[in-house]
Amino acid sequence: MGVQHHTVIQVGAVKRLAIMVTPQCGGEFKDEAWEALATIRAILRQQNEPMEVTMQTVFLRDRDDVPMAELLFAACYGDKMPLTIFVVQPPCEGRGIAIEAWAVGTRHAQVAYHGEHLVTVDYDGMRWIYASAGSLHREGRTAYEQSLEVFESMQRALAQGGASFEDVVRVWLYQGSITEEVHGVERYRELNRARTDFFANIPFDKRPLPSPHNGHAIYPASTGIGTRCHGLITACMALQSKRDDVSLLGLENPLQISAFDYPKEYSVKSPKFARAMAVRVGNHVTTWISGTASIVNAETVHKGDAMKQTEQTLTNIEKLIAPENFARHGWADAGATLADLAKIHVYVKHPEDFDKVRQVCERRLGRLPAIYAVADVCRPDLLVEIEGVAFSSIRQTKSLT
Ligand code: 3EB
Repeated sequence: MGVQHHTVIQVGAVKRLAIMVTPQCGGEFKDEAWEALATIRAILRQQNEPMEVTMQTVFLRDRDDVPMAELLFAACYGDKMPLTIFVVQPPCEGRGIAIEAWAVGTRHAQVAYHGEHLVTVDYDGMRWIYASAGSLHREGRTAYEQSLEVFESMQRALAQGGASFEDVVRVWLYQGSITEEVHGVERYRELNRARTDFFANIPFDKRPLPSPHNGHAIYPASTGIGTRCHGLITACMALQSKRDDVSLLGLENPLQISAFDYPKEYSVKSPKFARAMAVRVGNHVTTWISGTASIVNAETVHKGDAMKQTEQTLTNIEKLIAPENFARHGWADAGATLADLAKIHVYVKHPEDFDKVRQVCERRLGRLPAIYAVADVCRPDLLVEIEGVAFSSIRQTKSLT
């Protein structure tokens, strides 16, 4: 079996799994990939109920392995192919592949596979919509045009699933040559300009799910990071529900200026995302934490020191999900700690920093499902970026009567 870690999240009747897998045996890519896929199957079969994978992110060392990976995954999953994105970011452990997957128990949940770019999951009066889009570089097309096109294709996929962008909770953006300048403008800045223009037409200030907002639109939580492939690979997750105990909360970080308020020196049009998005279902809160880095206010801190950047990043996450921050945003009975993280994803800029970064993460977080991969973070001085998901419960106020 490959090296695997998974977290079981049981809320009500529906069981969910967060799975991280790295093959144990090195070798040819094909063998590593089969081992990783077989490990996921084994984990699913060990649960004492039928489970299916709904969404997965596949991290690959080599761009040339993408076509083979697509074939193997299609053969493995058949007509139950999860929403899958292939991201060229070398796994830090040195293997050719690592997989992050979400699975759900199908006794009480209905999973529908609508083709390559759309999967929907229905249970307990909730509908989760996973959509993706990708676009390779084309001669003569700008990063702005490419980014706009990708947001528009995600929108079409969502529409096919009966959803729209104002239902979106979480977005992932993997951009090739993210820090490259074309005609004097960085590609990531052009992505930000396109996202701003595209989001201007989405009523995020009137989200269908109830959400306290403090005078600003609640953008989805997000990750915006590099990939070593020529293109822009994206995925998003939306939620719809008519239940009156389901609501949303966009969180900003008390230690940071909101990304959408970053000064112009970082991007003419600021990055439109929330630092985290919390979804409350009854007494349970799931918090999707955006890619978080060693930024205080709007500035990078601990330049050149990967260890200190990791410490700062974890402190930023700690403060973001703390009860005080939830209270400040309007949910006085919610909040989480680093111990509530169900999984993390760590992006390391330089492979030689991996051991240092992992040491800090393991000391502060203990053992949890984690994937470390090499990626370009969008600012030259940022050495690490971490995203994750936290599960916590509402504090019950004891009645003394
Ligand atoms: C930062 O805090 C680091 O452009 O969607 C983190 C998460 C970052 C998401 C995005 C960028 C994005 O600004 C970079």
